[in-house]
Amino acid sequence: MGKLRKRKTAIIFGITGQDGSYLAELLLKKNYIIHGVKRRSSSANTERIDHLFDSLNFTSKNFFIHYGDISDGTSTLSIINKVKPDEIYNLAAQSHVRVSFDVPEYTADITALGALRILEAIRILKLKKTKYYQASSSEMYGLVKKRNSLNELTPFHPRSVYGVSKVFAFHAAVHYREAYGIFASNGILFNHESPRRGPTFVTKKIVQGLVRIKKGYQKKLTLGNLYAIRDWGHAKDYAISMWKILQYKKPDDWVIATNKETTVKTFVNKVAKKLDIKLKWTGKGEREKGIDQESKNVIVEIDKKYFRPSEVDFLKGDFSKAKKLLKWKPIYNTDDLIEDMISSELENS
Ligand code: NAP
Ligand code: F7E
Repeated sequence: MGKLRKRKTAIIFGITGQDGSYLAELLLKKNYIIHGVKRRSSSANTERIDHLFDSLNFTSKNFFIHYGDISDGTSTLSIINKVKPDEIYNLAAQSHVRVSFDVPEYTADITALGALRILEAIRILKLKKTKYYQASSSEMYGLVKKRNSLNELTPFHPRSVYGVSKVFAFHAAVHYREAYGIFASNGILFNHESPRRGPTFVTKKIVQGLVRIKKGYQKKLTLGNLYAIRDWGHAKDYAISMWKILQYKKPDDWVIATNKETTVKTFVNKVAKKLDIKLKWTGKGEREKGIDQESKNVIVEIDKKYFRPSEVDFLKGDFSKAKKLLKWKPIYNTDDLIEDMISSELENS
């Protein structure tokens, strides 16, 4: 008889978020015991994981929830000490770029120092075997010199306190790896979306807005910069990459992307087309409008409040290192992603 293998345990900070929920599903399928860390909030914040555990009684034997907050070093250390996990996924962040212009100090506290607090806990507790995953971001590239695909060697030039904070957390992971030998890896993930995406991120806002317009529940969709270019993948694919990154033989930094570029405007056009809305664009800049050719109504408008003081104009990622060494590649393309988001929205709105 072969030796019984011990079940792995993982802590997920950011369990209630888009990525936390997909990662939890994946790890449960892989027979992990999961400890999720959730913030106390006055209204429910477990909508994305309610199908995975009993959010009132917390009775599951595979999935435990701890109240905690990465702004609080004591609770962070205490949870890590209690669980002493095989793997820690730090997905917790103030993750909205536009919001980081309004709450820069808070964003730095959570998104930058939060990561440091977890790494410090691993160091202080001498958890030599615990592996750490840092949710790094393509926002770290920020202002890019050439519109080529970006890779692990491309320099960072962040354009928001969110991006600056992610650069700090990235280097903190590298530093703890080099100074203390901690298995700390960065996944530099490009934008990834899903039906579970927060409603103020542009893809979800577009899908939700156009579906509601189609159903007659909403009159207009108001957006900012239509010409930003993003590399949009599906969060389900990206959750797989996180796990693979921690299974690799050594800690390292990895770009995860689809290597395809789409403007915000093209995304709008694709969603409109799939919903059979005939959209015609007129005007320029803040006066640009999308008109429904059937009703002649203006259904897409621009409002400068959605523009950022500094924008990241172009993001496209070269994931060849992950493809070669992790055997990871995306399954969903942009059209599949849009299909998935629309069908879920049509069902639920
Ligand atoms: P998300 O949906 O905004 O989830 C963020 C998670 O962090 C939520 O569970 C949130 O809890 C939690 N959180 C926020 N502040 C916290 C605090 N002080 N203490 C503990 N938890 C806290 O983000 P996501 O899209 O899943 O992204 C996951 C991670 O990847 C984030 O770090 C994000 O910055 C990074 N990232 C995302 C993308 C992307 O395109 N999605 C790309 C690159 C990197 P509540 O539910 O209570 O708010
Ligand atoms: O914006 C433009 C906006 O907020 C995408 C986060 O997950 O990915 C995400 O950050 C683009 C930007 O995502 C609206 O100006 C136009 O150019 O959906 P977003 P993001 O800023 O790229 C990175 C990789 C992360 O790490 C972050 O955590 O769309 N845009 N009009 C708009 N954006 C929003 N939100 N709302 C608009 O109305």
